Amino acid sequence: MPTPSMEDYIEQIYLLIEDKGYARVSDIAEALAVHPSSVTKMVQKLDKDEYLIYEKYRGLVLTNKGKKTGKRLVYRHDLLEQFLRIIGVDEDKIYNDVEGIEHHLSWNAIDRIGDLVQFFEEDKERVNTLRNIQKNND
Ligand SMILES: [Mn+2]
Repeated sequence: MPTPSMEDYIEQIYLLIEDKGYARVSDIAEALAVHPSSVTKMVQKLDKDEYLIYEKYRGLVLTNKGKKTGKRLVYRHDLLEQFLRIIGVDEDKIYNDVEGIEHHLSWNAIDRIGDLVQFFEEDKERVNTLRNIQKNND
């Protein structure tokens, strides 16, 4: 199991490769607001754990394990954003809140949140009912 910090790196590397086709140490450092030397260290650990293959002058590629994990982490992040949006959390708080909670929920909880998101998506009247409750609680 990857640690929360490893998860952040795998998630960002996956997003960068999806977006640009490659992930450079400097891009990863910028995306995570960390020093490039920390990136190099983590990338070496992720290589050792077989999430990616890192060659100093050729860059890095995700292994199948890395791709599978990255895809799941990006799905989890997006689902949690969707969830917070549906329950009415202010748009400017959503990203940081997701960054704060995403590593600390079990996959069981993620799946149940997925059900709840589906429950609201299937019938927008349900969202309106929730908004009415929220209006009364304000
Ligand atoms: Mn995230």
